Amino acid sequence: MVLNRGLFITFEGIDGSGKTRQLELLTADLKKADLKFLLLREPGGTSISEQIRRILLDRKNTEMSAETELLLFAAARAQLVKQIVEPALAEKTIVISDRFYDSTTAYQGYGREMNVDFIQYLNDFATQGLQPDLTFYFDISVKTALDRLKDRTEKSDRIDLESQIFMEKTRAGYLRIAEQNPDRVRVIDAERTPEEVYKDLKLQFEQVISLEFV
Ligand code: Z5A
Repeated sequence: MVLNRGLFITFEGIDGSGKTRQLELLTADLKKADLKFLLLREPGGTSISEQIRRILLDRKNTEMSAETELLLFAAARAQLVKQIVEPALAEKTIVISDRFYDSTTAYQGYGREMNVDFIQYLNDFATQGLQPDLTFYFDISVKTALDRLKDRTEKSDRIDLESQIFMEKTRAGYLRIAEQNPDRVRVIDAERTPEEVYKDLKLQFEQVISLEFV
């Protein structure tokens, strides 16, 4: 992989897959290695995108239609890409995002059964064609995810309250995305302990970084 800009890496997985924990471990190592990186989350990362995030995740917004939800995720992403991601990549920063457009394809496309071709068109429009260079997908069964999340009922957001069937469809969507994008998407078995998962992630990450940055 030879790039004349920074590297864009995304983390994906169903809720409870442990990707946020893995991001904490990775960013601690990146700090130690003194690498220039930027950590983002979706939806969010700019003032406008964080305002949209609050609307999207508010448990009171039970009347939100699937179409509104889809367009709000796309709007939050469009702002993030233009305002933060593109300029950071132009400065050769490693940009890491906790979720990106695969979340929309998996959750809204496969989970909510909306038109996946249209969603891919919308993803492309919102990002002006920007694609991640590499995506780590943390794969976990819905049963394990639910076990991990069972103490979190109080903190659950609007999308966390979705059914187990929705989670199964979303996971199947992620596996389909990985199958269709073998060069970009690395599937990581996230059923293991955080330390075991991280060992795997770190190894794969270092291979890419050494090609790009050393
Ligand atoms: N969404 C969407 O529908 N469409 C879109 O386009 C986008 C997003 C961009 C964002 O919520 C929601 O929006 C999300 C998808 C949807 N909803 N759902 N469901 P968020 O940003 O608030 O949350 P999240 O991205 O889903 O992630 P999270 O809450 O940070 O969870 P996580 O990253 O999957 O896992 P974690 O926080 O690292 O770990 C979960 C728990 O498991 C925690 O108690 C850990 O201590 C524990 N854990 C972690 N790893 C392990 C291992 N290996 N073993 C055992 N226990 C573990």
